Amino acid sequence: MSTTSTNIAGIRLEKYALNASGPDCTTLEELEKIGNSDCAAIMMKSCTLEPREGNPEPRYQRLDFGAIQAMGLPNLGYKEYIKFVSELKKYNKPVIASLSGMCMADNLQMVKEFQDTDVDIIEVNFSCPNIIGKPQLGYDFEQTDTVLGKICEINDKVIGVKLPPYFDFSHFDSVAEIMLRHNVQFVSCINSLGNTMIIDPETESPIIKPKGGYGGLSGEYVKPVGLSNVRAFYERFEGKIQIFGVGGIVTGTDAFEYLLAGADAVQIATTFEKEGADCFTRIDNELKAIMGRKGYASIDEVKGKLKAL
Ligand code: RRO
Repeated sequence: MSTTSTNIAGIRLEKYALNASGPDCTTLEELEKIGNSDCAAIMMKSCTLEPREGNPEPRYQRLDFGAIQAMGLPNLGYKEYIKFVSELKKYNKPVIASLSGMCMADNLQMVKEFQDTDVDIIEVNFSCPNIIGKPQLGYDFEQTDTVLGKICEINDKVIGVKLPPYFDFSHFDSVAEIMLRHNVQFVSCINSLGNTMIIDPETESPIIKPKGGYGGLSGEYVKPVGLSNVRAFYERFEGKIQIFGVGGIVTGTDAFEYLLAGADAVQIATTFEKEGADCFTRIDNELKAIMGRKGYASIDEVKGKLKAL
């Protein structure tokens, strides 16, 4: 029988797939559902210093092959997520905080305050595409370098960065160099493809309201981008930084493809929103079946082993 257990910076994950910071991980009730499922860890919604309502509705629309949204970082404020950590530890799986400060000082304050909690992993979100008037930090390499330098100075936890999708080898090179220089322990790639648009020809309008219809695209549409980003960073990190693959994982086969590309674990948002927490059981069973059929007993036997054509 194949095992899908894995680890991120020595933090053990019983299974290969967990939820991504995104849908249905904002309230304690939602997070407890994740705790009660086969999800490998409990990832909390990206948080800010103050609570946020987020953008006006409609702001999330399912699509045949994914979803588009401009949620605008609705969350309860980081103090609530600090309180949730101790509640969530009883599920005996890693608890992950996702921090998405509106400026460097906010990020520093949140990183500092999470140090005194039992949170296992901190993911700093450098890639929210939906804040009106704010660029994605991960597309500004100078700022990424500066902010990461300050964060890493004050952090003792396992820490990593949620990255936006990149499309040019020079960008993979630059970002990899920054991540390696600051010794981050992992990256999560990719966040949604920012500022896309779906238009309904009947209503002659975009299908989401915020930002004039621009929103982050996710799901099956973006899997090829997620796979290339994981592969590109895997090739550059040479085993020094671990990788969460994110983007368009619907089946165990999708998870297996991310594993071949080099992902240490995968995060799931759009499928979790559509199917609920049972998706983690299904995807894990499907992944185990593929590994078993191919004679692979463990994640390490496959990780990064994409074959050249
Ligand atoms: O809440 C959001 O609008 C959001 C966030 Br924080 C993010 O990181 N990625 C995304 O697609 N939406």
